[in-house]
Amino acid sequence: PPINPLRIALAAAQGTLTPEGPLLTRRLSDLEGLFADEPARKRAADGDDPVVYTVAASPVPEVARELPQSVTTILPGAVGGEFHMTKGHQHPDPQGEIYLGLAGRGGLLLHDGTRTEWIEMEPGVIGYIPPGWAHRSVNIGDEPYRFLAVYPGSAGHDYGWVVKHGMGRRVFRDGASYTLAPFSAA
Ligand code: PAN
Ligand code: ZN
Repeated sequence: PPINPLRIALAAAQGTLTPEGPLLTRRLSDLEGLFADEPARKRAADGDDPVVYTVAASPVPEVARELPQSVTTILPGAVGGEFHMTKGHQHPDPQGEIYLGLAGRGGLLLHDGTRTEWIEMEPGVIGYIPPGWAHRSVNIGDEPYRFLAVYPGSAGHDYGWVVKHGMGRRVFRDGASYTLAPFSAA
Protein backbone atom coordinates (compact mmCIF):
# COMPACT_ATOMS: atom_id res chain seq x y z
CA PRO A 1 0.00 0.00 0.00
CA PRO A 2 1.15 3.61 -0.55
CA ILE A 3 2.77 5.40 2.38
CA ASN A 4 1.14 8.34 4.16
CA PRO A 5 1.55 11.99 3.08
CA LEU A 6 4.83 13.46 4.25
CA ARG A 7 6.29 16.89 4.97
CA ILE A 8 10.03 16.81 4.28
CA ALA A 9 12.32 19.77 5.07
CA LEU A 10 15.14 20.23 2.55
CA ALA A 11 18.12 22.24 3.85
CA ALA A 12 19.74 23.29 0.58
CA ALA A 13 22.86 24.69 2.29
CA GLN A 14 23.48 21.47 4.24
CA GLY A 15 22.09 18.85 1.87
CA THR A 16 19.91 17.24 4.52
CA LEU A 17 16.34 15.96 4.37
CA THR A 18 14.24 15.85 7.57
CA PRO A 19 12.86 13.30 8.21
CA GLU A 20 15.65 11.38 6.57
CA GLY A 21 16.13 7.97 5.00
CA PRO A 22 19.44 6.15 4.46
CA LEU A 23 22.64 8.17 3.87
CA LEU A 24 25.13 6.79 1.35
CA THR A 25 28.80 7.83 1.22
CA ARG A 26 30.99 7.11 -1.82
CA ARG A 27 34.75 7.38 -1.44
CA LEU A 28 37.43 7.01 -4.12
CA SER A 29 37.83 3.36 -2.98
CA ASP A 30 34.21 2.78 -4.11
CA LEU A 31 34.87 4.11 -7.61
CA GLU A 32 37.34 1.59 -9.04
CA GLY A 33 37.59 1.63 -12.83
CA LEU A 34 35.50 4.77 -13.36
CA PHE A 35 38.18 7.46 -13.86
CA ALA A 36 40.45 7.43 -16.91
CA ASP A 37 43.56 7.54 -14.69
CA GLU A 38 42.96 4.38 -12.63
CA PRO A 39 46.48 4.40 -11.09
CA ALA A 40 45.88 7.96 -9.77
CA ARG A 41 42.52 6.89 -8.33
CA LYS A 42 44.10 3.87 -6.63
CA ARG A 43 46.94 5.95 -5.13
CA ALA A 44 44.44 8.39 -3.60
CA ALA A 45 42.13 5.57 -2.46
CA ASP A 46 45.08 3.82 -0.78
CA GLY A 47 46.01 7.18 0.81
CA ASP A 48 43.44 9.31 2.62
CA ASP A 49 40.58 7.89 0.49
CA PRO A 50 38.56 11.13 0.21
CA VAL A 51 34.78 11.24 0.10
CA VAL A 52 33.68 11.99 -3.47
CA TYR A 53 29.93 12.24 -2.89
CA THR A 54 27.09 11.57 -0.47
CA VAL A 55 23.45 10.78 -1.19
CA ALA A 56 20.84 11.63 1.44
CA ALA A 57 17.58 9.79 0.73
CA SER A 58 14.11 10.78 1.87
CA PRO A 59 12.07 8.18 3.77
CA VAL A 60 9.92 7.52 0.68
CA PRO A 61 10.68 3.90 -0.29
CA GLU A 62 11.88 2.74 -3.71
CA VAL A 63 8.76 0.78 -4.57
CA ALA A 64 6.30 0.93 -7.48
CA ARG A 65 4.02 4.01 -7.64
CA GLU A 66 5.96 5.95 -4.98
CA LEU A 67 8.16 8.90 -5.99
CA PRO A 68 11.36 8.85 -3.88
CA GLN A 69 13.77 11.78 -3.65
CA SER A 70 17.40 12.18 -2.71
CA VAL A 71 19.96 14.95 -2.35
CA THR A 72 23.41 14.31 -3.82
CA THR A 73 26.43 16.38 -2.75
CA ILE A 74 29.58 15.99 -4.86
CA LEU A 75 32.66 17.43 -3.13
CA PRO A 76 35.08 19.46 -5.27
CA GLY A 77 38.15 17.72 -6.60
CA ALA A 78 39.63 15.76 -9.50
CA VAL A 79 41.48 12.52 -10.20
CA GLY A 80 44.18 12.87 -12.84
CA GLY A 81 42.47 16.11 -13.87
CA GLU A 82 39.07 14.42 -14.26
CA PHE A 83 36.43 16.10 -12.09
CA HIS A 84 34.74 14.30 -9.20
CA MET A 85 31.63 12.52 -10.43
CA THR A 86 28.98 9.98 -9.52
CA LYS A 87 29.19 6.36 -10.67
CA GLY A 88 26.37 6.89 -13.13
CA HIS A 89 23.59 4.46 -13.94
CA GLN A 90 20.76 3.46 -16.22
CA HIS A 91 17.22 2.80 -14.97
CA PRO A 92 16.39 -0.82 -15.93
CA ASP A 93 12.70 0.10 -16.12
CA PRO A 94 13.10 3.18 -18.37
CA GLN A 95 11.32 6.11 -16.75
CA GLY A 96 11.99 9.84 -16.56
CA GLU A 97 13.74 11.58 -13.66
CA ILE A 98 14.20 15.23 -12.68
CA TYR A 99 17.17 16.92 -11.03
CA LEU A 100 17.04 20.38 -9.45
CA GLY A 101 20.30 22.25 -8.80
CA LEU A 102 20.61 23.41 -5.16
CA ALA A 103 24.21 24.62 -4.68
CA GLY A 104 27.48 24.96 -6.54
CA ARG A 105 28.24 24.33 -10.21
CA GLY A 106 27.90 20.99 -11.91
CA GLY A 107 26.90 19.16 -15.01
CA LEU A 108 24.60 16.35 -15.97
CA LEU A 109 26.12 13.96 -18.50
CA LEU A 110 23.60 11.82 -20.39
CA HIS A 111 24.24 8.92 -22.76
CA ASP A 112 21.76 6.62 -24.52
CA GLY A 113 24.34 4.26 -26.02
CA THR A 114 24.66 6.39 -29.17
CA ARG A 115 24.07 10.05 -28.33
CA THR A 116 25.66 12.09 -25.55
CA GLU A 117 24.24 15.25 -23.97
CA TRP A 118 25.62 17.68 -21.38
CA ILE A 119 23.44 19.98 -19.26
CA GLU A 120 25.12 22.66 -17.13
CA MET A 121 23.57 22.74 -13.67
CA GLU A 122 23.40 25.49 -11.07
CA PRO A 123 20.91 26.43 -8.32
CA GLY A 124 17.42 26.76 -9.78
CA VAL A 125 18.07 24.73 -12.94
CA ILE A 126 15.99 21.63 -13.63
CA GLY A 127 17.78 18.92 -15.58
CA TYR A 128 15.37 16.50 -17.20
CA ILE A 129 16.49 12.91 -17.79
CA PRO A 130 14.27 11.16 -20.35
CA PRO A 131 13.61 7.40 -20.15
CA GLY A 132 16.51 5.36 -21.57
CA TRP A 133 19.30 7.87 -20.92
CA ALA A 134 22.06 6.81 -18.51
CA HIS A 135 23.16 9.72 -16.30
CA ARG A 136 26.18 10.84 -14.32
CA SER A 137 26.72 14.08 -12.37
CA VAL A 138 29.99 16.04 -12.25
CA ASN A 139 31.21 18.83 -9.96
CA ILE A 140 32.88 21.39 -12.26
CA GLY A 141 33.40 24.01 -9.54
CA ASP A 142 35.51 24.51 -6.42
CA GLU A 143 32.74 24.17 -3.85
CA PRO A 144 30.26 21.33 -3.21
CA TYR A 145 27.81 20.76 -6.07
CA ARG A 146 24.40 19.70 -4.78
CA PHE A 147 21.13 18.68 -6.42
CA LEU A 148 17.76 17.14 -5.64
CA ALA A 149 16.71 14.06 -7.62
CA VAL A 150 13.10 12.84 -7.96
CA TYR A 151 12.53 9.49 -9.64
CA PRO A 152 9.90 6.72 -9.90
CA GLY A 153 10.27 4.12 -7.17
CA SER A 154 10.13 1.21 -9.61
CA ALA A 155 12.87 2.55 -11.95
CA GLY A 156 15.74 0.54 -10.40
CA HIS A 157 19.47 1.32 -10.75
CA ASP A 158 21.80 -0.50 -13.17
CA TYR A 159 25.46 0.45 -12.62
CA GLY A 160 26.86 -2.28 -14.87
CA TRP A 161 25.41 -0.60 -17.96
CA VAL A 162 27.72 2.40 -17.52
CA VAL A 163 30.76 0.18 -16.88
CA LYS A 164 29.98 -1.65 -20.14
CA HIS A 165 28.92 1.23 -22.40
CA GLY A 166 30.67 4.25 -20.85
CA MET A 167 29.10 7.71 -20.77
CA GLY A 168 30.20 9.08 -24.17
CA ARG A 169 32.44 11.80 -22.69
CA ARG A 170 34.76 12.51 -19.78
CA VAL A 171 34.92 15.88 -18.00
CA PHE A 172 38.37 17.33 -17.27
CA ARG A 173 39.56 20.46 -15.51
CA ASP A 174 40.77 23.05 -18.04
CA GLY A 175 42.21 26.11 -16.28
CA ALA A 176 39.29 27.74 -14.45
CA SER A 177 36.80 25.89 -16.67
CA TYR A 178 36.29 22.38 -18.03
CA THR A 179 36.54 20.43 -21.22
CA LEU A 180 34.51 17.47 -22.50
CA ALA A 181 36.86 14.79 -23.83
CA PRO A 182 35.93 11.71 -25.85
CA PHE A 183 35.25 8.72 -23.64
CA SER A 184 38.25 6.47 -22.99
CA ALA A 185 38.27 3.20 -21.10
CA ALA A 186 39.85 3.26 -17.62
C1 PAN B 1 20.47 10.01 -8.20
C2 PAN B 1 21.79 9.23 -8.08
C3 PAN B 1 22.82 9.92 -7.18
C4 PAN B 1 24.13 9.13 -7.07
O1 PAN B 1 19.81 10.05 -6.97
O2 PAN B 1 21.52 7.94 -7.63
O3 PAN B 1 23.11 11.19 -7.69
O4 PAN B 1 24.60 8.72 -8.32
P1 PAN B 1 24.85 7.18 -8.60
O5 PAN B 1 23.57 6.47 -8.22
O6 PAN B 1 25.11 7.08 -10.07
O7 PAN B 1 26.00 6.72 -7.75
C5 PAN B 1 19.65 9.32 -9.28
O8 PAN B 1 19.89 9.51 -10.44
N1 PAN B 1 18.70 8.45 -8.87
O9 PAN B 1 17.99 7.76 -9.80
ZN1 ZN C 1 18.80 8.08 -11.77
